[in-house]
Amino acid sequence: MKYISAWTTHPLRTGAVLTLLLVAAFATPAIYSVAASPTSAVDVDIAKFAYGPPEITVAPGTRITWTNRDETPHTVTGNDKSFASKGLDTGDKFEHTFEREGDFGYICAVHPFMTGVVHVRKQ
Ligand SMILES: [Cu+2]
Repeated sequence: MKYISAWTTHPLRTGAVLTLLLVAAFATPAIYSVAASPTSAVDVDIAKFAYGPPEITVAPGTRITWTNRDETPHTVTGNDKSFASKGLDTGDKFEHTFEREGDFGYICAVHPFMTGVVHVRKQ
């Protein structure tokens, strides 16, 4: 352990270790959306009148959490009415777990030009 700690605390190497940690932190969300193994939780942001990402593919049983980052209220309203949020103010969240396979389109009821889709597929 002494050997490892001397390696990681060397000033130059500390920078390298921090860089690796940062890369891992930023890479994680991308991995979530394309994971080959079942995922349990995915986040979608609502910002600048758009869902980010607007299209997402997840495994059955995945919980998606939408968070409104805009100053304007938005909703997450399933086209088939199988899920629907209330009006979400800034910072409000809405969660829904997708249990069965299918393609679940949704819109913002306040701004119907805002659209998104969740593809639920066994992976
Ligand atoms: Cu909206």
